[in-house]
Order: sequence, then structure tokens, then C-alpha cells
Amino acid sequence: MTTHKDADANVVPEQPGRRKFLNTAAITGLAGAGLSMGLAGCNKEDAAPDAATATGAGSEGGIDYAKYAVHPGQLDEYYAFSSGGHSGEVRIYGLPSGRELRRIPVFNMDCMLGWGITNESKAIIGTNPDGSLKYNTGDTHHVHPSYTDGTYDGRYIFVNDKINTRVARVRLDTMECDKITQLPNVQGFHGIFPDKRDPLDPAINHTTRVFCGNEFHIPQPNDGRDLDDPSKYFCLFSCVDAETMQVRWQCKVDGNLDLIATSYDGKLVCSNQYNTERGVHYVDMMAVERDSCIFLNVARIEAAIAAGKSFTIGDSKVPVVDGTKAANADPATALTCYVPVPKNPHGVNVSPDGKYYACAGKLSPTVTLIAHELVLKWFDGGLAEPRDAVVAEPEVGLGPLHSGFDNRGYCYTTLFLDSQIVKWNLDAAIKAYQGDKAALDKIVVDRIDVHYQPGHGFTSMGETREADGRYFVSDNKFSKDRFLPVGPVHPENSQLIDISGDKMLLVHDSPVHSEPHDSIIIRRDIIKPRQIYNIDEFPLAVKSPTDSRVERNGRKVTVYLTSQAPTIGLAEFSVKRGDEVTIILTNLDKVEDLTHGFAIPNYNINFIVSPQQTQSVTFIADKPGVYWCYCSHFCHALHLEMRSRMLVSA
Ligand code: K7E
Ligand code: CUA
Ligand code: CA
Repeated sequence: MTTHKDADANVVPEQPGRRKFLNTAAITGLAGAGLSMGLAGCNKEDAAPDAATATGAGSEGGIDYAKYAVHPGQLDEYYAFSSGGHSGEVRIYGLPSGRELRRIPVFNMDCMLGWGITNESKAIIGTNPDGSLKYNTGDTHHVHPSYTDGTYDGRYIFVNDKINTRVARVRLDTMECDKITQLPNVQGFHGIFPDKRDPLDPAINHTTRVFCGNEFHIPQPNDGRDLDDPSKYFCLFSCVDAETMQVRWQCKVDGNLDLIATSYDGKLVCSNQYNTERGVHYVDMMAVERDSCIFLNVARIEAAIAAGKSFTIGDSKVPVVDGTKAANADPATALTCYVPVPKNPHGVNVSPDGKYYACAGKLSPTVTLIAHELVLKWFDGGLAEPRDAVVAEPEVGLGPLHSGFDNRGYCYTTLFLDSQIVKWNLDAAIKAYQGDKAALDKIVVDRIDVHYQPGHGFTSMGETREADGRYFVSDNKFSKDRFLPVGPVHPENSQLIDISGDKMLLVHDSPVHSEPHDSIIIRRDIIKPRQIYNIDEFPLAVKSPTDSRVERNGRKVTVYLTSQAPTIGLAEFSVKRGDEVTIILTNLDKVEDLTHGFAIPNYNINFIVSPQQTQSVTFIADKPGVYWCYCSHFCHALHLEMRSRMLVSA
């Protein structure tokens, strides 16, 4: 069925034979075609007319850019939190300005904060027995905050590490990572999403679990067995406790698990599956016309675990339940429900009213709309087939990847190959699917070009009950001609689109360092960061300059220091070559923003302490001589004079 008609002049004309499911040969060719369509923008003549006005100044093409400008000294209306991709970090920027405000190191090292250098951060990241970092790289794709009552509560953000299979939690009061947990027997941990309430206790209306996907199937355990026998590989869905950050349980599934979405009632969590074929080559992963969106029944899984119906894998103590199709054929007892969706789906997102899951087609030009109530009905035995939970499947364009929602019944889907955002109406799509021909023309209501090849797209507050329908951000994988050339590595382009009216308006371009995949947009009143640390939260705090001292215990030396502009607690301290030295430094300044640094030349040590914060480092004093420990963070007119001598005797 064709459910897509041109709605206005912006619409790419229907191209029969092209806008169909993509087979193996077609995806290779079409990806090239799509990219060269985008590349056409490299020619000046082809550049979009609004390219010159992307700075946000003036008014052109009927858009009053000044309306979106954030003037010097003004604050943005929204926080955007984004993943940092293979930088391993989380980023914060303001909207609508697009100004980057901070980078929060998580899985990466950071020379300013000393993340990966201080003892406190190393304890969170994890070390080898010799004190070196177990991992110092990460690949963050998705950031999602904790919820209360279906909206963000400003407590935490959870983020994945695809490379080393870890989930991290960031406190939103201090914007610091406080826990990192590794998932056992998982490779390619991609999608992550917290639950929005507890399905077992309706009184618990906040996030209690964090759900984690698993893209790559592997032998279980992956200890050298079944190396080249992919028929034995499988994937595990993981549930992590949001408070303790321990892995609560895992669920063995057929196929793989990509992105994750959770229901507003806490009952279901789902994941798109692009490799139901369990192929090991991309051609094999595109072999069937339909893959799945898998739904897990959280309460049933936890009941099965409580009843002891679980097993363990290898050295892991985490209980695992069997969520494969063969073990879950009877809806009355099933833990999982596999809803067939077209070929190699990508992002799955929940509408703010909690009614629908939108699963983007990727290799199919469709978005599949699955009704929450109907999936629950299947689990209750009231629906013949899982596929009956599908209520719409509109054709929206080529390469649909991710969707955001407004509060007026519209969905905004990124089209990677078309380099467009398509705005479409949920009700019309549902009516058309039911056979209402008049509704066909009312599905797609607007399209807008983006520059270029969008991946994630998301709306302001769009993953909450408080979706406000004001902004959509398109995170584009290619920027090409949109910014001053900076060498072969291009920035990506994060584009701000005003979605408050009938027509989408492109109002701002922001270059971003590669490669943030996903972001979320949060109203600024929800985030309440502290401006200063609480000295009593640091057990090691050195609370007075007169407490500065050196204590020796055999070859272990502890140096207690304070910093208070423009002095460090000790003007000099002495250690012996070969000592294991621990420096504990407290910033006693109470003035907001008055951060000090501590750097030791040739010892590769650099970190900061912000007001009332304590951090420590441990190293072997293996080089004799005089070392000027200096403040590495500009703090005071006498910042350069703010030093201490470390005297290492031979
Ligand atoms: Cu969220 Cu890029 Cu990891 Cu889609 S993925 S684009
Ligand atoms: Cu203290 Cu610079
Ligand atoms: Ca597939």
C-alpha cells in the first residue's frame, strides 16, 4: 500500500521502484546515490540559499533569525545533553544558541578535570592491579536522564559505552560521572533507556531500572568456544538497577538488540532488531524482508527470576532468563513478544501520550507504528499475532532513522538518504492503514532539507509527557560545505528547526565535534546544578591551610595540601626517590567559579579542584630534582605565582 503523497512543493516526487524495500544491491548503490545527492551541495551554485544566513543574524527567506538569537549575557531556554560518540564523553550545550557549555568526561581521559588521572576518577573508571586504567576509550551513543512521573527529574543521566560494554551514570547536580558498570557477556552495547516507573509498584513513579541493548551476537561465554559457529552465538538484553548500578538480570533473545525504548507505565521495554537473521556479514543481515521490534514484559521476567527460572553464563552471577521465540510461544506465559517490522529497522521512539512506538524502517521507506495497548493485549492472549499490534506503516521517505514527537500529534522523522526531516501526522497514518483513502493525503504535511545525512533527530522535551513542540534538532553526520573548511575531518552539523508552526523552519547551524549520535532537550528549570561543592562530602578533605603537612609511612608518603588563591598550603615539600606519593588537595576558596589546578612537570599529573572540592593523585617519585607544582587553572592576579616546590632527593 502506498500511504505517501506529495503534500507541497517541498516534497521529493514519488519515485516508483526507488522508494521500495532496498535489497542488497540497492542499498550499496543507493547509499552512493544518496550521498552524491548531498554532495551536490558542495558546489556553490547548489548551496542552499539559507547557507549564508546560518549565523543567525538578520532576516532572510521570511525567517526572523533575530527571534532565535541569544544575546551576550542572556541564558538559553533549554539544556541539550548529547553523547560524544568515540570521544567517550557527554556534552552539554544550550538551545536555541547551540553554544557548547561543558564536556563531561565519562569513559575518556580529561586533562583539565584530571578525569582518569585522579584517584577518585580512576576508582570509578576501574583500574588494573598496577593502578593503570583498565580502559581509556569509550563510544557513547545515547544519553537518557532519570524520570519521575513521566518527565525528567534532574537527578541522573545514563549513557552507554559501545566499545567496552559499560553503562555510566552522571549526577546532574555536579555533572560528574559517579558510577560505571560493565555488562557481562555482551558485545556492542548500543541502545540504553531508563524505565519511567516501576511496573511492580505503581507508587514508585520514578526510574528504577536502566535497560541495555546488545548489538553483536557472540559465543556464550565468549572464551574461545564456538569461535566460527555463529549458530551458537546469541545476544543478551540487560537490566541494570538505577540506584546500585548492579546488573539485575539478563534475557537471552533471538536476533540482536539495537536501540531501546520504554513505556510510560513501566510495563514494557522494546528494542528494534535488524539482525534477526543472525548474519555475520552485512549481506546476511539483510536477507529477510521483515525483522522485529521485540517487547519484553518486565514484570513477568522479574517474576520468573524470583521463581528461580533462570540460569547463569560462565563466571557471571547475573540471572539470565530465556526470551527466545521457541521458549515464549504461549502469550499467557511469554516473557517476550516479537513484532515483525520491515527490513533492518533503526530507531524506536515512544509518543509522549504513551500510546505508540515508532520504529523507523532504515532499509524500508516506512515508519512502523505499534500500539502499546495492543502489545499488552497480546501478552493477555487477546491478540492473534504480534504483527496485529501494528496500527500504521506510512511511507515517509528514504532511510528513516529516528523520530521525535511534538504535543500536537505529529512525528518528525530523520531521512538519512533523502537528507530531510519529514513531518507526518499519526492519526492520518492510522486512518490510512485502516483503509481510509482520504487520510492518505494528510499523512505527510511538511518536509525540510537538512545538511546533510541526518542520524538522530529529537524534539524539545519530546521523550517525556511534557513534549512542548517548539524545537527539533537534527544531528547530521555530514556538514560538507556548511562551515569553513578545517581539513579532511569535517565537523558534524547540528541543525535547529523551529517546529512550532505549520512549516518547519531551519533557524540555526552548529558545528559539533564528531561524533555525537543522540541528544535530548531539557527545559532549563528542570536542571538544578550546584554552583559549589560541599566540603563535607569529601572524606579526605584538608579543611584548613594549617592542616597542610607531609606524613610518611615507610615508602608511602601522603602530602596534605590546600589551595586558596594565591597560595598552596605548603610552599615546598620533600620526598625521596622511589616513594609512593599521594597528594590530597582541597580547594578552600568559597567564591563561585574560583577553580585551582595542580600540575607537576614531567610527572604527567594535572587536575583541578573547584571551590570546596578535594581530589587526590598517587604516583611514584621516580625522578630526583626540583619540581614546581603549579596552578594550571587561571584563578587570580597571582595565578602564575601560585606554586609549590616538590623536592625529590636522590
Ligand atoms: Cu543512536 Cu547513530 Cu548509535 Cu542511530 S545510532 S544515527
Ligand atoms: Cu590557583 Cu591558578
Ligand atoms: Ca535484517
